[in-house]
Amino acid sequence: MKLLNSLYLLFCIALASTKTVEEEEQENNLPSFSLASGFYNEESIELEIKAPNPNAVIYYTLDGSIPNENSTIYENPFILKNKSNEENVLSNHLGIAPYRNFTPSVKVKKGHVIRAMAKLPDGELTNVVSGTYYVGLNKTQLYQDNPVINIITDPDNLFDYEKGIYILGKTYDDWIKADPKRKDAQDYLVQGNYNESGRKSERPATIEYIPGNDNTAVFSQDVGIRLKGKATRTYYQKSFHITSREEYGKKNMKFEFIPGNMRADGKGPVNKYKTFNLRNGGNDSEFGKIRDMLLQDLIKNDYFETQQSDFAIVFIDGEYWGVYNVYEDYSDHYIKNNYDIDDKNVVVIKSNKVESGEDEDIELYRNTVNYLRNTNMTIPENYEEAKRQFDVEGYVWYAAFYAYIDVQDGWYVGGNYAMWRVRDPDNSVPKADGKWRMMTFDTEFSTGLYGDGTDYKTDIIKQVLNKKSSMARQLGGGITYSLLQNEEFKNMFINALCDMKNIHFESERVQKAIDEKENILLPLVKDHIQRNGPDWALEYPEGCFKDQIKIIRNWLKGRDSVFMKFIQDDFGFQPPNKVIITANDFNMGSFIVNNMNEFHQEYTGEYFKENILYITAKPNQGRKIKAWKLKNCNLANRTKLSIGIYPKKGCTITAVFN
Ligand SMILES: *[C@@H]1O[C@H](CO)[C@@H](O)[C@H](O)[C@H]1NC(C)=O
Ligand SMILES: *[C@@H]1O[C@H](CO)[C@@H](O)[C@H](O)[C@H]1NC(C)=O
Ligand SMILES: *[C@@H]1O[C@H](CO)[C@@H](O)[C@H](O)[C@H]1NC(C)=O
Ligand SMILES: *[C@@H]1O[C@H](CO)[C@@H](O)[C@H](O)[C@H]1NC(C)=O
Ligand SMILES: *[C@@H]1O[C@H](CO)[C@@H](O)[C@H](O)[C@H]1NC(C)=O
Ligand SMILES: *[C@@H]1O[C@H](CO)[C@@H](O)[C@H](O)[C@H]1NC(C)=O
Ligand SMILES: CC(=O)N[C@H]1CO[C@H](CO)[C@@H](O)[C@@H]1O
Repeated sequence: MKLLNSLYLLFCIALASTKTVEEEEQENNLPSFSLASGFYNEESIELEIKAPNPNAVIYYTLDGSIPNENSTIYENPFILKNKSNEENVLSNHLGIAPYRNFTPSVKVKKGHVIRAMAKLPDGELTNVVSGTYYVGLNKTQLYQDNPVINIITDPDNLFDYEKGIYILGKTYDDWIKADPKRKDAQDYLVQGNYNESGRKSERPATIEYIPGNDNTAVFSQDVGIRLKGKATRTYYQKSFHITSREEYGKKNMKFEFIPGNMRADGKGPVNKYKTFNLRNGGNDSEFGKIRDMLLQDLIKNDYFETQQSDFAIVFIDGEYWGVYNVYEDYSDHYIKNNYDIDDKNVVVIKSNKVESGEDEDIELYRNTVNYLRNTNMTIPENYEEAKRQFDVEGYVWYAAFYAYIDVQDGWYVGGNYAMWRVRDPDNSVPKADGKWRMMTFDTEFSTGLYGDGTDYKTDIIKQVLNKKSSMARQLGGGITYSLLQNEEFKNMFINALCDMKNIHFESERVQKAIDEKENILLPLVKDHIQRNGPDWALEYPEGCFKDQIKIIRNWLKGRDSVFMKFIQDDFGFQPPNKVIITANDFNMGSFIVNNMNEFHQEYTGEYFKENILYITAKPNQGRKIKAWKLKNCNLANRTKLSIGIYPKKGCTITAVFN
């Protein structure tokens, strides 16, 4: 059986790697450039296009369009010079966003985009090859160690009145014609060509990636591009969704687009993407731009999915487009590339709809959310069943995170949320147990986004605990209300809330994470804002950006100062107590607080004496936990490695290893 399987596998591999004669010929005959795409800080460069077949005729374009037999015939090498002082082209398009006829008042940075194709003596045309050359620009000076991503596409794909996906275009005109009153519609409701979604909105493009520490491209592939987002499609700077497909050349993009992005199962870096996103920052696009990246970085954990991300500078057809956030994209392929789970067996639900999987899979999802919401969770058997269907332990942390950062359009109100499971459980693979698990995305409508940093006093938990509140009647609010009727869940949830304040959003940690992102963006914001706005920031781009970052800082600082009081009041507790947790010798072992955060040094956090705090010892190899030394706390329970305690004033817990 095993042998048959491996033979079959070999057979498949053989099939997959056998290119047709035509494909081979295509590749062998492709024209090529004498220099790699990238930054050349020189007066001028000489660029040659070569075709392997000496009798081939090479055609090329310089405007991003696809060369054909009517394009210019290549004869002599190009002498390419600094292009940045030439007039803007693509960034001069109007009709990008409702009510905003903005074009940059500066000449944005530019490079030469060259697309070439060869006609072979037998009349056959090769595929198109593309390159982008920035002459006289010093990438390090301009962008420090941030990567640059080139998108090369026929400008019509973005700006054509009928088929251009980046503009208001014909869709807008038709929409207004159908009902002239729409002329006054709220900007985020205005329809345009940009509103088109799905496969039909995908346009062919080439992407090139120049790493942060490099001046030339190390990756290039033909892909499909679409816009991404809901309301934020109406923004001036729009987000892109990048897809690889066999029909563009390759099924996957075998490249580490997000340096340091480790697989969720811990087995090395994610080095293969089927899709990824270039995000404008979502709702935060024209404010701090960092919110979602920052928040997801701070909550990153092994229980539920968070998206890894990076900054990148994007150019379209050689014209500077601005700062983008490179993001992982949730799909069946994401699960496959992070866990080695067969993508055909993966179901992803996004805001009540099947994102990956079969249409019928919606029933699996409905059954579970209805069960969670409508079953009496005080009854232990019901709660056990909930745990069989749903990753309750991960959910506790997810729910605490959303409550802490105060997401306004997320899970609690039935807004942006996603979850996944495998259809057919496979217990040999971690997380392929068939339980639904949460996936975090688009958290930026939070942390005081539209405020001034002082509106940190909204208490989501209070609303959730009130069965009659509108939040408890929404999906996420309702499920959390229901689960909170169970004491075990409630205890875990309270611990997770405490640890949001104690650990994940601990002030110093937060400020450091903000500093890091602010320092990356600060040297980039002037160019970005001159290219994209917002208008109110044009005059003092750096100052305006810093003010926006200050709002995030202040909000999180304020949150930190009020959050324990919320928990105290919501659950009717006495004020929290400072708890010190330590070990006799950290060379012998460490400890884990509430099954989530591991410490290799003394830790102090605030907890309530009415709620059981859990600590798990993690002895190093060859060591054992000998005892727990407890001061000012009552023991609730104890297992081999864990203890549960009610922490009183002056509580100290020491793990004694030997
Ligand atoms: C080239 O131009 C000719 C004459 O305008 C036109 O008939 C033909 O379709 C064009 N070829 C391509 C590939 O666009
Ligand atoms: C190329 O032009 C840009 C824009 O004017 C300028 O900033 C840059 O210094 C120029 N490069 C050189 C080498 O002169
Ligand atoms: C670009 O600028 C950096 C920093 O200012 C400098 O160290 C480097 O030598 C320059 N590189 C080139 C190719 O001019
Ligand atoms: C922010 O995003 C939400 C959707 O997530 C949208 O409803 C809302 O209108 C956006 N806000 C603005 C000001 O565009
Ligand atoms: C849930 O079950 C418990 C224990 O049987 C019972 O006391 C309680 O009234 C039930 N709650 C509801 C809302 O039915
Ligand atoms: C610890 O004790 C509490 C209260 O007796 C109980 O509810 C809880 O399930 C116990 N936890 C563990 C891990 O045994
Ligand atoms: C993909 C997308 O954003 N589609 C939106 C187009 O506009 C309608 C009406 O405003 C929305 O319902 C869609 O979500």
